[in-house]
Amino acid sequence: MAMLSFERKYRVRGGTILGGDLFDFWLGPFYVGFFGVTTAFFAVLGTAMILWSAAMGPTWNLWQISIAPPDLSYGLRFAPMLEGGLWQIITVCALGAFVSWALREVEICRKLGMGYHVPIAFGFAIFAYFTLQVIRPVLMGAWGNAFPYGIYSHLDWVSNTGYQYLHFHYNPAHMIAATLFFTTTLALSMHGGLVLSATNPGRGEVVKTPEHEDTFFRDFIGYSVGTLGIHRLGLFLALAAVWFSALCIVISGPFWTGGWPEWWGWWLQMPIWGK
Ligand code: UQ2
Repeated sequence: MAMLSFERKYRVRGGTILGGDLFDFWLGPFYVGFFGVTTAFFAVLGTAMILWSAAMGPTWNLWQISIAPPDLSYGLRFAPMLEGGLWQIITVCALGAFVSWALREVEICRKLGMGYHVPIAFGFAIFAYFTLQVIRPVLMGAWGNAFPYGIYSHLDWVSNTGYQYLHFHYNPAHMIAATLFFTTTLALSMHGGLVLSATNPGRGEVVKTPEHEDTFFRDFIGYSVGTLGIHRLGLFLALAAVWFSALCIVISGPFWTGGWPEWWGWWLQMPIWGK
């Protein structure tokens, strides 16, 4: 269907979950909606707070700017603006913008009569951020356990937090997450390679079909997951990677305070080894 006739059919009112017809319009190619307005509100306010904090800081060097959460001594209380209060407002704005963005995706899905796979997938990313910045700090009793907003400083936070548990690669959930991330890249490279090989067979050759794609993998490993299946697999692998990433950090501190190498003591202490 030509794009113009498709748009005439689907670019119509309805499908909103808040605001009714009020913001049910487009700005050029972009759907606005109530959640487009709230996304813009939180993004502009959050960015202004970042600029305010940077202006109060010691540097305008982009790599060195850092907005730290309140000191651990503030616990879960509100902190003065320049002692982590701005970090708290920025975090609220970030979550407001992320959730608004997801709900705008939901409204577009509803307009088109599509499934909610995209906003659900984005929801996993929001959940990972929420786990790092809210769930884990709350479980540990202080906002100071969250990461700072800065290009280098957030990398330092990851490194320091890892070494706090001696060797993060011994964290079993981290092992599963890393394996899922690598498997995601394996699946995407196989899928991208397979689709391009079928659609670009070479000059003068006719474009190949999904039958060819299936047959390649049946000949190669005796199994094809299928053209729909590879997308289900890809979505599952990616979401599982994010899920286990959130799990691996939320158990570090709230549920395991020692070094991760030490966690494997249960294996060494199994009775099967005898005395
Ligand atoms: C496939 C298929 C596709 C694909 C790919 C496969 C026609 C276009 C990549 C092959 C994938 C398999 C066998 C699953 C591999 C499992 C893991 C965990 C990586 O069969 O159907 O559609 O793109």
